[in-house]
Amino acid sequence: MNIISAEFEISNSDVRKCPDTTLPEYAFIGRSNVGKSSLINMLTGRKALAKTSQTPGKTLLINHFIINGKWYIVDLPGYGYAKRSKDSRDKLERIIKGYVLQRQQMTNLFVLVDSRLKPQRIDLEFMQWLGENGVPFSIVFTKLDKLGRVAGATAVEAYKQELLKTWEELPPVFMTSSEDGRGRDEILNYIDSINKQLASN
Ligand SMILES: Nc1nc2c(ncn2[C@@H]2O[C@H](COP(=O)(O)OP(=O)(O)O)[C@@H](O)[C@H]2O)c(=O)[nH]1
Ligand SMILES: [Mg+2]
Repeated sequence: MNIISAEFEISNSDVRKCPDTTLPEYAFIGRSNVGKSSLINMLTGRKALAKTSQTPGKTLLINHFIINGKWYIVDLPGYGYAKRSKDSRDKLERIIKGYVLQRQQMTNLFVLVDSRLKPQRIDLEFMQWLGENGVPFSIVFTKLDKLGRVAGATAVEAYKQELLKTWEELPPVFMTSSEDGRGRDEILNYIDSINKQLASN
């Protein structure tokens, strides 16, 4: 799929104020600093569509980007930022849960995981929660350019084995780097195939 246009549409902290359309949405989530903004920029080929920042955990906003006038990329706030206050954590949880559970047109949630880290409890628990709530998701391993070929493949394999301890079946898995662009075609093709499936229904 070619990205012909990618534009920021709206930011807000309330699922009820999200765009009033039925266009399919693909949301991205993960721990602060996992590489979410970089991935969105890489996928869309726009250098600064989603702002990349060195100060993690600041935004508590749901950001909608309209792609090719036909579907949305949704940038959800990052979770797991240690320095957040209890109030701010509660607000974050309300925003994420509200969006993930209530947004009917959210077709797939991409859960980003840093390929350099051992499976993190917060990510595993979040995916468990998605499973319990029947939320369709896939896993995106980020920053694979930081690992060698073998180390990258080994890390992803180890992660899958960890998931298979509790899951019977694995969700789709993507191996990416926003530095070298790997995984871009795979993710865009995946989105395209879902869009086509929805359009033919
Ligand atoms: N080497 C490398 N660095 C990355 C990659 N993706 C993100 N980063 C870096 O990781 C940091 C956090 O990225 P950002 O996209 O802001 O993460 P976010 O907080 O999840 O939105 C930044 O310093 C990025 O330059 C990647 O694929 N490869
Ligand atoms: Mg970001």
